[in-house]
Amino acid sequence: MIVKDVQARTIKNSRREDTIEVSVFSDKGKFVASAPSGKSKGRHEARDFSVNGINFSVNFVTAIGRKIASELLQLDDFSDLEKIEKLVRKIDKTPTWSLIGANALYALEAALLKAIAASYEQELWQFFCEKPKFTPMPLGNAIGGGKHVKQETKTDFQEFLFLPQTKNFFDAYFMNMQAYKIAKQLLIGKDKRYDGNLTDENSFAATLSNLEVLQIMKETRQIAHDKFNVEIQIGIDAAASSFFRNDKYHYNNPEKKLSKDEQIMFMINLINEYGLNYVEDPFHEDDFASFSVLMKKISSHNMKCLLAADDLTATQFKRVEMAVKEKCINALIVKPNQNGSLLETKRIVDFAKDNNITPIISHRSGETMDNTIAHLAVGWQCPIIKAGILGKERFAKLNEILRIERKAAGK
Ligand code: 2PG
Ligand code: MG
Repeated sequence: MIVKDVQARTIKNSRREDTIEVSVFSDKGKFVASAPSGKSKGRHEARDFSVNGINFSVNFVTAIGRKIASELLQLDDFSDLEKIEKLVRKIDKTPTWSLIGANALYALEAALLKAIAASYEQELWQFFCEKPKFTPMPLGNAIGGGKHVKQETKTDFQEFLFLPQTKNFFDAYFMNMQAYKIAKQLLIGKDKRYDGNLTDENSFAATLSNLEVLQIMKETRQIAHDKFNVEIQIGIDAAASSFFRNDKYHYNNPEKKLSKDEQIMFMINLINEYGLNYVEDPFHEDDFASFSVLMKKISSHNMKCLLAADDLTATQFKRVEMAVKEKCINALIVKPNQNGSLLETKRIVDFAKDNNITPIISHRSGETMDNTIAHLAVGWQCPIIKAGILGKERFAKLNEILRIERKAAGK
């Protein structure tokens, strides 16, 4: 495929912050991708935009685009993204794309990949995997707090999540909606101060404590099971770095301070008491040791629980390698915009699978209408996609998987 033109511009994400949209023009048409941004950012993730600001990123992408088009660069394979990264590297010599910005590189590569796939009359997911063995299961948050909520009284954990266990995505999507509705009713009954506020990801911004919300999650699981005869797993993203300082976890609601060892015990108790099947970032983003201790406990006691790293690994290959070496995790959050390079992001997914770690492709709290992660989750055969439950930016991904599931089944 030969690129005719590349255009980059600034658009708004779901938090009304500036982000980048890239359009690639080929003889098959126009292919667009845009990048999301996080609020609870990992210290080790690549910067969204250039150290010189978003306009610099936009101009950089436009200039690279001009070069791609004028040099008639031949782009036919996934590995041809190397040609793009080499071009960028000539100017941006920083290890994590600080000059172009990870978001800018990600959006450029995603738009180019869509165009390459189209040159074979394929969609992006098909380009990677023509006959998917499965569609990913949706992991979505119904209640949230932490950095995703502005109000003062909120849960310290960032997300309370559902993960339905169904045969296909269609049923799982439906179950998450039902669970969301049940959780809402329970929340309204119990949280007398709840005023309808939603988090950045459109989950309910409860004013309750972590434990009170976990009780709601547990009850929701039971009610959904009784009504639909379907198992819905429950979990949390503690995003623990956001309340860790001076060697302690500082909880606000209710107020308490936990040492590292106490935090490990607390997590083990939560997993047991509430039957959690998913725990993300229970510890500070540099605390590989605590992750290892909890992982050991999970394995030795055969606990059916995914222990996922997000801020710990920040979609950086070297950090994922460390997590594997230290036996820290059995699941991994993969956010392509945290890295910028789709080549390295794919390498991370493959490396995770080779090491029996479940890769979970994930959205960000500040999202766009872009559906690329839905295609990557199916195409790269990731068992889980974390993309919220409600809201137009979340539907853009979830509905896309629904459509892909039907298409892959020949319907
Ligand atoms: C997370 C994400 C997405 P953010 O921590 O997992 O839910 O949040 O995009 O704010 O980093
Ligand atoms: Mg997270």
